[in-house]
Amino acid sequence: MEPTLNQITDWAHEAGAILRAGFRQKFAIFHKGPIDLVTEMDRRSEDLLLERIRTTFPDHAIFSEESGRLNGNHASQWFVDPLDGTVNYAHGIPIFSVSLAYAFEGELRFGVVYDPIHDETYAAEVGRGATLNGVAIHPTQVDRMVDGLLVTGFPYTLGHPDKPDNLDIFPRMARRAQGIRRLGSAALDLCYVAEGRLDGYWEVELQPYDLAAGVLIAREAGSAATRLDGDTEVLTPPCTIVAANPRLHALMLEVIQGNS
Ligand code: 2AM
Repeated sequence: MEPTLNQITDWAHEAGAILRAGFRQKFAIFHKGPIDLVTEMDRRSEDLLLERIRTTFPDHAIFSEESGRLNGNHASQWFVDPLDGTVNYAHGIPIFSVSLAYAFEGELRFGVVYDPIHDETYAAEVGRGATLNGVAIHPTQVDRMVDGLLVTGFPYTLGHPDKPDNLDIFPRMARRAQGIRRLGSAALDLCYVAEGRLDGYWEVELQPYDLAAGVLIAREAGSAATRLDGDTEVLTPPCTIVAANPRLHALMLEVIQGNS
């Protein structure tokens, strides 16, 4: 049995309601690494989502931020980020989301990213386009770097000698783009590009649950979304991502690869 987009949207809304109720309230914060946090609210949101998925689809595989990989290699695969933008949430900054995606035999089928503070629901079903609160969305047509308002992020592994840190790419982009933002939720970054609030996005060292829903939404809206080397297989960790309308995407790849 396959899920439906309505079902996934309902679950994202339920998890989002938990995050909204807890926002700026007292909650426990734990450190996963020196700068990588998890809050009690990540866990409560994840508990709800895992309970919904497992009750309805007990044998499906799940890859989830706080619980890792569950149920092995089933053809039906869920990607769960119960709170994308945890550091923002912990600081009381209202830029965060619930990100939930479903893939079958490696193909992304459904994706929902819900921003519970602004009550914005980005949703996509493969082959059927992408929407914000039910209205079709599309990326901008910007086709020059100088007109592009871009967004990026820096990984929790920053400072690790063997991991890419994005600090080499950042100045090259900054010198060419109209501007660069750093919002702190990869899922929302992708949705903002899909909808045309921002023109382009790139980031390194992400995990599939950060990207899966947003990538489907961006592609269904009409964006190109690939790894930094142009490969379309974006869900193999460690993940890298570049997303923009196809023309700007090509220009961003040239800058990233040092050819421009
Ligand atoms: P999180 O809030 O769910 O932890 C910030 O640029 C974005 O990148 C957030 O979406 C954050 O996800 C994610 N992120 C940063 N470093 C990461 C890492 N090492 N692994 C997974 N996600 C990461």
